[in-house]
Amino acid sequence: MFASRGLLRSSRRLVGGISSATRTYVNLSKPSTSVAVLELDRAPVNSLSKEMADAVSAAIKEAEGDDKVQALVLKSSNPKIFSAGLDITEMNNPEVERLEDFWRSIQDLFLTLYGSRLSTVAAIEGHSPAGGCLLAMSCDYRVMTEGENFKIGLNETKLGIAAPYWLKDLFVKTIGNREAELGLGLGKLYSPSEALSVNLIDEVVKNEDVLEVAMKEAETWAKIPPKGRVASKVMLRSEMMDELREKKELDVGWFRDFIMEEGTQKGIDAYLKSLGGKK
Ligand code: CO8
Repeated sequence: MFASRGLLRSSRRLVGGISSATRTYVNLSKPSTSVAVLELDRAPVNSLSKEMADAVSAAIKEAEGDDKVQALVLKSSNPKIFSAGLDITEMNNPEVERLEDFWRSIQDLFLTLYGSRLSTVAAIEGHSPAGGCLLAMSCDYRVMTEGENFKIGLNETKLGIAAPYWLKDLFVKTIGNREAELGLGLGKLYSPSEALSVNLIDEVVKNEDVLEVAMKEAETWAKIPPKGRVASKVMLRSEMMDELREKKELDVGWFRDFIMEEGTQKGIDAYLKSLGGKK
């Protein structure tokens, strides 16, 4: 069993220095020669602001920069929340320019993680809605904690928004068209056992075992000769990534227009107020 905090602290130095901005929201370590661990660390819920998205992208690139590293485990510093998804405050009465830049950072994060040469394993120790589910689905393998109160899925429609086409495509690729119709339409959040039954995740294990199982899985992937492994990943993923690269600015425009609509703003505002019960 790994004691994650100690493990990360003691091995942080092994992966070269990262910028102070990056360090604010992530911890990058290398507990074994071929596997790096990227810990999401933005309290309280690991929501993805522009800066958080940039930090995660930069840390993935840094891990890729170490030739010996072949696999990456993505985990959270919060034992109950993998990531609460996009930072909703970024979409609440935003400045247009900031909103567009925010979305570019989210696109880049997806392209960086989904297209990484590293085998990526998500260690999902708790909730993983919306953008959290995006992070998990962008990995090669997903291990989730048991506990039927924890949820994963794309609940965008419940906020009055729609997932972008590329997130919809990723969902369809992961769980199939019919289940994606149900999941997206209903904004469904799946319990771990439900998520496993539709292949949204690959394994459900006891909470205390999530990191250890994810590390073992990462070591298994890391042993596959990288040339063929990476070529296979490229074959499976490049079409979708190329399409997004081509349509990036169209997608930014669609996102901006959708978010700036008065009705969307009302929905986001009401949803944000309902969270934590304090805003
Ligand atoms: N963004 C910003 N702040 C958040 C978010 C978030 N995603 N989630 C929670 N918070 C805040 C809460 O408002 C609260 O703040 P405060 O303490 O100031 O009141 C604080 O974090 C703690 O939240 P909770 O009290 O709710 O924490 P819990 O531990 O009780 O619950 C959950 C944790 C289950 C993760 C819960 O916070 C939750 O459900 N959060 C919302 C998750 C969600 O719906 N995310 C969707 C984000 S949108 C997205 O990712 C869409 C992608 C595609 C967009 C396409 C658009 C066109």
